[in-house]
Amino acid sequence: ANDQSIDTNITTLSTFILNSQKELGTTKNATGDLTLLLNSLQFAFKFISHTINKSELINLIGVNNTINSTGDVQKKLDVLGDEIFINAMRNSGKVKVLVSEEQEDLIIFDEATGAKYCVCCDPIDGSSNIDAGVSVGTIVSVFKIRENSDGTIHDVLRSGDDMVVACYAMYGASTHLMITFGNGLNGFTLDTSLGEFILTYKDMKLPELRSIYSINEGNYSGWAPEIQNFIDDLKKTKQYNARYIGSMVADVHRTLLYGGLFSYPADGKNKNGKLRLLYEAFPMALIVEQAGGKAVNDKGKRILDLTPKNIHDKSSIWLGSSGEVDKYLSYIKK
Ligand code: AHM
Ligand code: MG
Repeated sequence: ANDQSIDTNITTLSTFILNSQKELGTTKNATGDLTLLLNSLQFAFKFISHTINKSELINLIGVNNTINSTGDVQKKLDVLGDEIFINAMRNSGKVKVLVSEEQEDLIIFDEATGAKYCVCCDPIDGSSNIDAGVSVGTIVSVFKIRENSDGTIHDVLRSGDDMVVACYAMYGASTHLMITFGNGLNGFTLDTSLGEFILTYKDMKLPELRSIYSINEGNYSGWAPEIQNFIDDLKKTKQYNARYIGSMVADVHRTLLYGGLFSYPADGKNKNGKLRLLYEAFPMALIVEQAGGKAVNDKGKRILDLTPKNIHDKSSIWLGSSGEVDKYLSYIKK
């Protein structure tokens, strides 16, 4: 090796997916459907990542106003992200049911005959932050449709434990993709010159303890007294640092890397908090559990044991290092 040593033996997401499908034994009756679906997911992440990078500059220099003479107003990024995502899932031919934060109703792809998967997504989470250059992301959960189902709402209104894949992409200084098939968590970083996601975090585990809490304290007055007391006491120990980005992917990503506690509890205005079960709480809970952490709601119930009644149902959430979540649980005596 020379001093500019280049590792030529890298693992791309595509090879990783093929190998882990073999390991999981899903290739026994293999149709390769999940692999194809994951390929389309990868494409959507790359496309959205590219679009976000471009659009910041376009907004700043106003290219759209000067070049586009047709009078089209530039599409908002959340709308674009949603379109990119829906089209990628439709074109995969492997998705029967799709839930998007941006769509009030679920989408059934009638043309996808024999498709076996349901995908739920928040195409651009944290979009209110985007003009300030703060990281946003795409959060995704995947379910397999129930046996003998042709694809209905009941294929997604089910326990979090039924998820077969959870992942998120974070569009920051680099684009990261964290993914689990239920056998550990692995992370990839997009190499833009190769156009490939490269394995950079192998079998990731988050620290068991870390004195960081991440919560929107602006909502303090609306919290239940026991939550107010818990946060008050964390402050009194003096060792805790407060970190809150206000973009779930970025706050969870930091929690995975450094450890700590992230929460969006219920408050006076939102009796189930703000985050949605199917495409925010569920996938992040599985990701955190697969890295050795925990995820519960305000009452201390495991997030993945919950079942939504409606596709956009919300849940309060506490997730992160197991020891830090345990502190919360002991506080509410669970
Ligand atoms: P969004 O899906 O409309 O972007 O909202 C979800 C976001 C999360 O990314 C983040 O954790 C939360 O809203 C922040 O909420 P708040 O601004 O109330 O603290
Ligand atoms: Mg969101």
